[in-house]
Amino acid sequence: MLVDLQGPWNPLFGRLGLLLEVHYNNPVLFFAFELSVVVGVILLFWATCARKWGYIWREWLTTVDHKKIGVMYIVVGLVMMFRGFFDALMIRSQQAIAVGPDSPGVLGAAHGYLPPYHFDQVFTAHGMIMILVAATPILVGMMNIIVPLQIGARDMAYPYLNALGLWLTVVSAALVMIALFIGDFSHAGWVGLAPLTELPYSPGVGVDYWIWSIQIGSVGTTMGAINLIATIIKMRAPGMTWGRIPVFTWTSMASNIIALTSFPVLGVTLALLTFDRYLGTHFFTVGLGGDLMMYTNLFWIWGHPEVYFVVLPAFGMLSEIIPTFSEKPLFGYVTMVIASMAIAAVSWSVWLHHFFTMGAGPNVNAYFSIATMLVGIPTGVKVFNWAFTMYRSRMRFDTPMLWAIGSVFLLISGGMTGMMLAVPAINYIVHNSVFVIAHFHNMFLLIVYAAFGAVTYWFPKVFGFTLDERWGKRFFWFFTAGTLMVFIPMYTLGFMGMTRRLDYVSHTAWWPLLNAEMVGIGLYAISIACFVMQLAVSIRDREKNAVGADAWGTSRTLEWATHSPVPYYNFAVTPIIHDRDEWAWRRKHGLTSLKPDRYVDIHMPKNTAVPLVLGVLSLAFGFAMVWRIWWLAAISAIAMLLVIIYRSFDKDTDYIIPASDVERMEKEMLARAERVEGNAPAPGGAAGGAYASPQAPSKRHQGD
Ligand code: HEM
Ligand SMILES: [Cu+2]
Repeated sequence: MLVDLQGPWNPLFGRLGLLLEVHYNNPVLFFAFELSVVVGVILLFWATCARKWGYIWREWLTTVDHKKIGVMYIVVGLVMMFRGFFDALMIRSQQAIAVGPDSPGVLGAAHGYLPPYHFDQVFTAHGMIMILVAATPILVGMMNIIVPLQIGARDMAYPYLNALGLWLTVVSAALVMIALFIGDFSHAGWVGLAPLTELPYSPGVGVDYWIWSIQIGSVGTTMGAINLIATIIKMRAPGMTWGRIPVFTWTSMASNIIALTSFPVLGVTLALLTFDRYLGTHFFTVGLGGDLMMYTNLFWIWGHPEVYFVVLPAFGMLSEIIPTFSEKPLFGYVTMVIASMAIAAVSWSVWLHHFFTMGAGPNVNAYFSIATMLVGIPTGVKVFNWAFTMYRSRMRFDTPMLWAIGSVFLLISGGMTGMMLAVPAINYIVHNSVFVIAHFHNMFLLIVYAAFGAVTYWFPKVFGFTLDERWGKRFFWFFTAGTLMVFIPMYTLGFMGMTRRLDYVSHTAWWPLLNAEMVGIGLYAISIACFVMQLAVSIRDREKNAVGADAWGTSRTLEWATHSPVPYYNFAVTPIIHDRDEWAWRRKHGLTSLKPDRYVDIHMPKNTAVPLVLGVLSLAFGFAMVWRIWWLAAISAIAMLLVIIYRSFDKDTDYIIPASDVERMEKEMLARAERVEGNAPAPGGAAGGAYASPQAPSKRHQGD
């Protein structure tokens, strides 16, 4: 039995009649639409003119190569982060204009230029995009690229599933973008508070877009998690014992255990909400026996683990970057691993700190308060380990290191304010204030810093040339200035009592600080321009900046023991692992030659279009469910099932690269390596003598 809907519905087009209610005369929407269309048309035109379609189809759209899938994840994440930044720009500028009763209003807004119906969509989209289709894909992409390389695997355990995970994430992003133009998006915040998301309170399609976008994307993330865990358990090269797995891979393991156990909770929660909205059940309404706090609980049972899902890989990135640029092994490997697992374990038992004010009573609040504070212990261990790695080391301040150090600072300040929030008595005062917003942005920014550091650090591995340092440093400093200018005033405003999500600020005394935040957003905009310049300049100078296998000269882990750019089969022969820091070990023993004694056949997975097809079908399914076009939903669901069945009978999924072909390709790459030698700091040279350093005894490395 379906629910009664407000507004038009017909069997052929579902609720698309609602489009008549969209505010087309809004120049903000119009501008966004034009921009997207123009960029899209330019890209399509370029691909057609340059006859790139064959290449794009073969090398990208149908690929199962974990590195290319990772790159696509990261590109999607960066593009969506740009979209999310635009939303932030709108939130900040609205709050800088709409201050005090005398502030002007345009475009249907009483104050500023964003009327409430639009402002609410903007902050909802901002939050949902940044967390689920910007930060998460960038980190998942990074894990996809690096983990198989760090453990000496040819690919992920399930390459086909990997591609499917990517395309479902793309569908998630696509649905959010479509919501910008066809219909509208949720007004209920990224957490989708019940009962605001229930049909009577959000009668349009906005919440449905939010539901289906997250639901489809989270299926993809869960598949990715299964894949990564299986890869780490089953695909390690000989000698890669648990005690030798690089820390980034360990944190990826911890992170994906969290994902695998928490994303299903999100799926079920959204499914219950879907039943409420589509079938008229009452799981989260107060009437008829539902419970809206049940929603809040379920959401944060996923939501808090989710924040650790994204922060743990970031910790892993720091643990790789800091030793490389300190020219020293990581301090406290074992405690680092234990700390990661401890954080994963505790992450499930703190969710209620997001709503201490629910009124569960002092005992419950005390339990969750203490559990939350416990997280500080393993996190503190990590900070000390990084500090001891840097202590009395030969630090180099290449761009990845700047990002890493910035990230540690943000972790400390965000962690401190987290501790304050973990005290229920304090929380009652600042809950729902912008102090909370400043805290979690502080935390998310540490992840963004680590991710930018990681992108700069591993870029030469994937593409064979380094990113430009000069523009990279400008990017870093403008970004950091922006961070300080936006979030220090925001903490202050939180203490002054400013609540979150205001489209109109009644208190004129807050205006100066809001303007300071606006300046900060301007600095961020400049930093983005620097990033674009950095990419452009680096691509222009790619010959000059080409590097061999060991781009930084002091890296320590296995991924640096193959060519840059990494060939699609990763390693000519499966490496044998001798040490926790395998590449540093080989450098020390003069075993840096990439030429194996003899070449062997390589077994590889074949490209397939099935994941892309499933992605397109699930986009059709999601869109049809949002607009309640039942026939389209049914057809795409059945088609998906048939495609999955078809694929399961397809036995032609792999092939062998003959040893002679491997040898030919390797020869070319070795020749290239010789050509570019000298562009990177020489291993064991002035910058590379990690083991020669008197402060870095290799004692820890004996007897692993
Ligand atoms: C590790 C990275 C972290 C991330 C990404 C993160 C993210 C978030 C987010 C998104 C929220 C607010 C959600 C909302 O209400 O919309 C939040 C709130 C909160 N965080 Fe964190 N957090 C992190 C670490 C921490 C740490 C280390 C602590 C404490 C030790 C902490 C304590 C809290 C508390 C108590 C709240 C609730 C505030 C309130 O709603 O009144 N968080 N965090
Ligand atoms: Cu939390």
